[in-house]
Amino acid sequence: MTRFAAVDLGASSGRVIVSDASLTLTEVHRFPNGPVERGGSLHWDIRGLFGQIVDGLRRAGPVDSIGIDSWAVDYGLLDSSGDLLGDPFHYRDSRTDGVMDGVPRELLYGVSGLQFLPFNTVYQLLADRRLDAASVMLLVPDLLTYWLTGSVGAEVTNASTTGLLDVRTRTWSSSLIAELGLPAGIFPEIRRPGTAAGVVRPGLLGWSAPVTAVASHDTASAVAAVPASPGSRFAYISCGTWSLAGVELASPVLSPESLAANFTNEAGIDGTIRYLRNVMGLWLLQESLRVWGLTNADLGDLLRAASAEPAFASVVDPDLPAFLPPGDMPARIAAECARTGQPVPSTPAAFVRCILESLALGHRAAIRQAVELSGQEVEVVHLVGGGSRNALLCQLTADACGLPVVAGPVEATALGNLLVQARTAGVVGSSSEMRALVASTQRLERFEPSGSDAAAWEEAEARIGLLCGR
Ligand code: ADP
Ligand code: LRH
Repeated sequence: MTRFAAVDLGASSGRVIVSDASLTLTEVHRFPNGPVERGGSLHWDIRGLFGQIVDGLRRAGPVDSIGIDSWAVDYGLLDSSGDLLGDPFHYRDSRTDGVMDGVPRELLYGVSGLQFLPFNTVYQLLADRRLDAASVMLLVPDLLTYWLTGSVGAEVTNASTTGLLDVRTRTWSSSLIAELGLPAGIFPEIRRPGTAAGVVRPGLLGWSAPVTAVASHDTASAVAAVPASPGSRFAYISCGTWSLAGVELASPVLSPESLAANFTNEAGIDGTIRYLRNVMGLWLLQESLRVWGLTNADLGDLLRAASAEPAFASVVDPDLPAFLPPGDMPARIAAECARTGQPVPSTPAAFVRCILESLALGHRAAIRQAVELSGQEVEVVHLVGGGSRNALLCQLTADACGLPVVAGPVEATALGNLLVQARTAGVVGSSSEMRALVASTQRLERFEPSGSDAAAWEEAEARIGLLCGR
């Protein structure tokens, strides 16, 4: 029987998941992930992560193909001997503070169509002091592929998050790279999902297998596995550490209005465009749990308590730059509530209610603006990823958007990764067959808008100025 392995690294955890062609998933390994502080900067423990991947693949045993995806934008630099020049920086590191303001937005947006986030690869490279010694820049999944196989390339969906890819041609923009004074020679050849990315080095696992280029940007894989029915007019929210909320398009929207609303045009599989905006996501909850000494295992009780809290006591703009770095999240939320003259939450349950209502408002604003700017109507929202386990967030999102929310699958990213491998092997057909297979095999839950007070959502939105403040 054909078996595939997905290596899926999220910002909060990594996993190795094995599947057969019928999408029966077996999670063979899961391990925690997060920022590590080294020498006063935030990094990823990339060697530790690679060790976990090797461990997971050994547990998986021989498979017919392996695919790797991870969070976007971060990279390692190789020197001329192929050695890594220091651990990759974490995108929440402060070294890029202010860099974004030094580059005219119109120059970038007209080429890449990428939203403006302070940690986009382009800004990280402009702040990087190691470029003189660098021969190759590899985004995280490409670096791990290199370590597994010895083969070098730049997978296109993730390359589209650098800010240096031409969104129309899906090739590196040599004019932008030259204009910004970046070394053109460090950008490897582009790889497309569904092409070969090398073969596992002999001796590493005790067996070998081809590595297939999948949609190596985790969000691209997640959207490929959204269980939308053919022809349905859907929005998606890939909801984990971040909420990535928007629509799928056939071509980019590069209008001045789109730039002003900070919408991104990232490359999806089969030439699709992910037209979306980043919402700060469950990071707000993750960092709060950390401060309270709690874990995801405590979420059941905490979410039950949050459901019983009064609605709209306090809400914040979830995307405030102050929430981006690691640190005391409840203190920052409390300060924002105080600053805006709202009651300061006094219990974890009240903070959680505030976080989830604020996120639901962020989802509502992103989806409404995606519809308005793209002209693509939406009748259902698919919420995938770890956040789909949070029934309160799903219900609040349905209420805020005034649309049904179909929650699940939890492991959409790994599924998208596996399905591209299955399609490459010829055991699944088109991208709509991939989606139909997800819909027929995975557990999904539907949340109808409860008809809760629409005026109350409008008042809460106005309170934080989400639509006009951006
Ligand atoms: P990432 O890929 O960014 O690491 P995930 O898609 O794995 O993120 O989602 C992680 C999030 O899922 C956690 O931060 C948490 O909020 C949510 N989650 C995990 N387990 C549960 C649970 N049992 N109940 C509710 N939410 C959960
Ligand atoms: C989600 C994600 C998102 C990026 C962020 C850095 O994991 O890939 O699409 O914006 O991480």
